[in-house]
Amino acid sequence: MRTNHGSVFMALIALLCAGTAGNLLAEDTAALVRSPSPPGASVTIANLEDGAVVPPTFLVQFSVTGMTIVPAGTDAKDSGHHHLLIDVVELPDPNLPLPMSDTIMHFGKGQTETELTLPEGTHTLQLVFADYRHIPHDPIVMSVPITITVAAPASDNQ
Ligand SMILES: [Cu+2]
Repeated sequence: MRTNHGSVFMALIALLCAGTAGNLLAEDTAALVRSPSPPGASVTIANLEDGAVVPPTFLVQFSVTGMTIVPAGTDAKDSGHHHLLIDVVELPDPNLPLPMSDTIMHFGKGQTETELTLPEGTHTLQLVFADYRHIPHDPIVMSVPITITVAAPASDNQ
């Protein structure tokens, strides 16, 4: 009898431990599951070409194909919002929410354009679409970075 109770007790402990480990694993996995993007989804900077020369304050327009723009926090299939990366050389980890900074701008209200003011010189611009949690989709939907040159208006040089 004593042995049997002991075995049952040990089995219960084992079950409890397995259950706890299972839950932890499930939570970790859930946090890492990225929203899928449909085939052919893409984002582009609509109004600027690679090599464009722009004044210090200029407009950047975003376009998306194959996905819907919704505000951050709204979970809907094939949707998300734009992020503009300025002079970002190394992409942030796509398995985590994109950080918010001066160089990683979130357009969580669903904006499709912004006015930028940048110092003179060359800069890179890149769009990354991300889901309601600011986590990029899988596969990631982002534009090829373009390099632009910010130049003072001609009138300033005269
Ligand atoms: Cu965001």
